[in-house]
Amino acid sequence: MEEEKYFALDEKGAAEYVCNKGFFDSTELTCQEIGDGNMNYIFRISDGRKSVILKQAGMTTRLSSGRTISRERNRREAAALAAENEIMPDSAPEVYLYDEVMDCMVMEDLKDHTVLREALLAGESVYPKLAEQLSSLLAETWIKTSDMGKEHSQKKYHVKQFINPELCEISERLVFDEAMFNLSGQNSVEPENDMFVTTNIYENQRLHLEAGKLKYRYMTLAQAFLHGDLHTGSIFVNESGMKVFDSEFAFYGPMGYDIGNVVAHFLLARENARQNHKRELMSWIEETIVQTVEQFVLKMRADRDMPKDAFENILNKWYYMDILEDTAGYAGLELIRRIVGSAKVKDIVSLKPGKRGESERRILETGIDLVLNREKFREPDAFKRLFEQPAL
Ligand code: SR1
Ligand code: MG
Repeated sequence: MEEEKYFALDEKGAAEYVCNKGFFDSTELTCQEIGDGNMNYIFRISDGRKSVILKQAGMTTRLSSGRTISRERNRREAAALAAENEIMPDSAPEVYLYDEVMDCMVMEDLKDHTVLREALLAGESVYPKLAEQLSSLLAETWIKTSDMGKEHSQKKYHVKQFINPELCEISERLVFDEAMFNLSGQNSVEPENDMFVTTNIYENQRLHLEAGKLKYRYMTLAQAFLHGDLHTGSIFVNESGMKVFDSEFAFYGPMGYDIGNVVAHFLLARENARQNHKRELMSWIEETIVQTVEQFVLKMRADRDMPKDAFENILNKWYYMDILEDTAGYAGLELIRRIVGSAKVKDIVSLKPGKRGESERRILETGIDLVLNREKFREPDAFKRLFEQPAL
């Protein structure tokens, strides 16, 4: 019998694949590649009544650098989506099938949802429950996967299951090393910011030291189960709720890394809203950031049965302060890397040239401040400080 081998699917192949796997009775299917991410191929296949999503890991990134990346990430993502649904039911799409030869999975099509980044760019701020739900997911994650709530040896097995060397290496490189040192020479900003970036980032030894400390925590602090890439492009929303997806970067790391990513990408959306004079949206984003952080702390500190051990009095009493300090630091680094690095965001690159340069500068200044002064963000109220400068 011929051994099954991986091959890259195109639209026709993806439709045939789900048909052969029994997802549809009809062979009259439409299939569209809808992915705009940096790493995978996403197909929507429909028979006109129901639809599914097929996600396949490619051999290289879709960025111009085209680096080879392990396709093993698809298996980890399938496991991570299941883990997220266990932590909080319905918080991620359901995976129907994972295929280890084709490095692909077939999952629920959340077509009644919108990607949060796109919703914010379109000026929508009609998600009143977002802070409530995001903070619940983050707090539940902390409660159920950190040493606060999970039996300690079970937690260690979970840490082992989600060791994610290849994808963590991408973040270690892009978020910390490339952003600080432009090692590959592929970083770029608008020409008017070149000098600023050289002086304030590539030659800023104080910033390098703080980024180094945060990188060390990222690599060594297996605090809680993380999504690992929790930006507004990894969150689906609709009027009734939200779901996270694209969980291939999941691993056990510092809790503030996920919260910091959320904060950073809301700040990038706020910058886009500022340049487009959407004041109401700006205020909604500001409230959402502060409420998400505040409610996370309230929920993680709520009274509950704690393991009766030496951690009982520390993990939910004062530990949140370290998490918030990390949140500020990682938010700052994420802001910097999304401006200077190769994985840029639509919120900023879609701005007209003069405005783009202006926004790049403002985001970089905020990012540097967050990294260098992160010890000033140990209480939820401190995050209001981010919005103290004149808005427009
Ligand atoms: C090579 S991947 C570039 C970026 O895309 C993903 O969404 C992650 O954020 C990663 O850093
Ligand atoms: Mg992604």
